Amino acid sequence: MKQSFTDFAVCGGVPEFTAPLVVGRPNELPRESFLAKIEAVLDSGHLTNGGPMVAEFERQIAEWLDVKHVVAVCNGTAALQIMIMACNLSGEVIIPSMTFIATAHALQWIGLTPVFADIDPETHTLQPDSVERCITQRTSAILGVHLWGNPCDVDELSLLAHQHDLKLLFDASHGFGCSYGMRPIGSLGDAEAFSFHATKVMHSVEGGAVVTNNDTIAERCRLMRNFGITGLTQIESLGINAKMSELSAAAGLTSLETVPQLIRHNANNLALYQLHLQHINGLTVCLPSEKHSSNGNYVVIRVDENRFGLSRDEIVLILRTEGVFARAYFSPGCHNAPPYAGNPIHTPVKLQTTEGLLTTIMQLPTGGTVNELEIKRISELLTSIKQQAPHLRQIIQAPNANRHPLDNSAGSKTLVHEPHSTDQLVTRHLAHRVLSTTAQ
Ligand code: T4K
Repeated sequence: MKQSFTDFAVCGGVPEFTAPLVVGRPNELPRESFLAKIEAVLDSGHLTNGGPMVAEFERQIAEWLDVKHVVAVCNGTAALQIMIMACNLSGEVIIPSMTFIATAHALQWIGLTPVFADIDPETHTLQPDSVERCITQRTSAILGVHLWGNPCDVDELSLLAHQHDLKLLFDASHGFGCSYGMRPIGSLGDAEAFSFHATKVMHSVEGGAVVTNNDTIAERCRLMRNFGITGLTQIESLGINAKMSELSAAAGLTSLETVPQLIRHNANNLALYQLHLQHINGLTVCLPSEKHSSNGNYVVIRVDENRFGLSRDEIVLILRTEGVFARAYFSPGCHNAPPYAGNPIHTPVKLQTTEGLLTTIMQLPTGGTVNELEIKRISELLTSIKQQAPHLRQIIQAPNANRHPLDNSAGSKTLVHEPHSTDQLVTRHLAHRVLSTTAQ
């Protein structure tokens, strides 16, 4: 526990963690099991192009998700693109802006127009009323994102899709092992796309899949991931190379073995954060709804700057200097990023909730590599940050970051609070430290 503001790394103190804790550290693959599978791949001589590991991976995922078809591909972005192409979409597709940029880019890259609708303040997923206001003659689909593993409002979105004759698709990149009521994420809408990137609860290092109960969509996806080729040489459709390799499938199969235990571990981590942080005025742990089940892969905290005394970006900066690499996902939001920023075609409605969340939520480390003691220490650190908030704000915002916060020689204008992005703040802080060290 840091007793004084001078104990903080931003003031020259010793960082709480010398080995940084990050959001997204890959969950470990049990070594023996993984190596055995690698040996099997090497012995088979079948490294890619529809080998037995990928087939087994697809079979096991289908069983997990209770879905008819699983088409494994090389990453989540490819899964999104192949799913979209297989559904013959055109014109505009409605998505949230609060998502990883890949959701929007996957559409834009293949000539479709992402249109951003607002989200629900509790679940951070598409808000059906806002979606309805975005629907035009050009709309061909709704692409919801089960953000942080929170399922979208599938019933309401299905109704909208049905009424307007739209496809309903989901970016399920965060959703492996989660459910919508009793139905696993993966079995919803016309089709869903998963990412099995190394940062996900279940991963194949890089990888993804389109999952669907629709035979036609599945068949098109299978063709498209392999250049549109059937048999040895027959070309049936447009396609690309989006195949998953046998080594990725070996990693995925190994990772699958760990999922039940990881979900329990993440649930425990989330409960510990909730226990330790609930008394800190200005911080709220965003808990998943009890109606659904979650994989707990993201610990999302909402910051109330007025009550806490520091903004989200200031807290993230201080945490990072202490070795806790909190994230500000998905700031600045797709609609504020190129090539979408400033083009009104992408933002027909007000994104009020999205804008509010983009500047106030942060993610803290969790996953298989983060333990109980580390969560306690992160929570104590946040308690100390809250206690020393006024001093820490003065340090961060001072033109010379190494100035003692009680040194008022620069006058009160050093306390003026301007909004800064987390990265600007980190860069500014580090630059000040380098400059003042050089000057000494
Ligand atoms: N849709 C959604 C909603 C998504 O979240 C994503 C991906 C996609 C679509 C697209 O799926 P993919 O095409 O990526 O399969 C990461 C991931 O690269 C990305 O997959 C993920 N979402 C996104 C939320 O997070 P970054 O740029 O934030 O990751 P990065 O490199 O900063 O890594 C996170 C932390 O983990 C770092 O502190 C370093 C640590 N790390 C990471 C890796 C990969 C390690 O310690 N070891 C590692 O091997 O994007």
